[in-house]
Amino acid sequence: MTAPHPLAPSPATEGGNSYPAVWRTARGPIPLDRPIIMGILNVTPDSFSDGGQFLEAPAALAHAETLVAAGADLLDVGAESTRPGRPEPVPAREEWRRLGPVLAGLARAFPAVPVSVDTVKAEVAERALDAGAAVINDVSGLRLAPGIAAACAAHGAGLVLMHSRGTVRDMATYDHARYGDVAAEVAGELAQAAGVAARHGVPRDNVVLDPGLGFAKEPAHNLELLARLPVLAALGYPIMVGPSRKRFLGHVTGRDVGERDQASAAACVAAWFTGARLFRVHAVAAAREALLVAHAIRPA
Ligand code: HH2
Repeated sequence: MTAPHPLAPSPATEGGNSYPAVWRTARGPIPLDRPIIMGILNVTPDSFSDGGQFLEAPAALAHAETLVAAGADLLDVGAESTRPGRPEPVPAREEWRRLGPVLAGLARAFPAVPVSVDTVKAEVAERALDAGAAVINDVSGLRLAPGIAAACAAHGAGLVLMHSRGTVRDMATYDHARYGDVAAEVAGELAQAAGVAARHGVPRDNVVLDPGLGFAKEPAHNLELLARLPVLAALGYPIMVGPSRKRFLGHVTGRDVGERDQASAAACVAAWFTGARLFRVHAVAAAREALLVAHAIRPA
């Protein structure tokens, strides 16, 4: 047996947390012994950083190819924006009209790449899983449609439970960003979400938790959450973070949304050291290289 790496995290340094060695999804297990990168594919007209660029299926599939070539471990396809500008909710029919051809194209072009679908609607989750999606990424953490959990349980799908407050229209504003202890409150609300998942039959090994950077959080809340991820990791689930191109990085660096990929990679590295294992990013190549270095310094 090889000796453990001298800087490998011990339960003591990580606040006593432990999480499953693999994340179970409808397309097989994803090992968590290295950083896992989820490339963002927004098929929306209005996402905050890339809205309208990949709305049509051919453009989306070409972008998917770039993300996969850059080393994305899975792709997260979203057809409804939750951007800060109070977007109109997208009806399920329209969401599926955007998603359906892209999911079919991804299954044909990249059969080995697991696909996650970013939705808050049970009906859309169900159709996506029928079309071969591996994971549902629910930015409402089952608050808006607990039926998503039942759909995931029936398909053996992975389920990302992201923390947010409010509705699709206001969850990315500061309207609900009132906290005493932000890490403790986010952990408590995520524990409730995990309880809902368990009651609907989703196995523990299928669940990943995400603090929801930028969702009902002011810049200082996001920074504190990144520093205090062990409070969330202590719940015993793998942690995903999605800092990519978000406003709080603009606050720190003064950079506009299109110039935040270096800051995003830096935030991913910081999160690796505080316990995150999965990273949702737009610029896969930059994050991957940064995380390779982080992992070499401190293996999982
Ligand atoms: N952030 C966004 C959307 N989905 N999912 C998870 N798990 N974690 C996140 O931090 C997260 C998420 C917002 O980013 P984006 O998809 O680029 O923007 P928009 O909502 O405008 O489409």
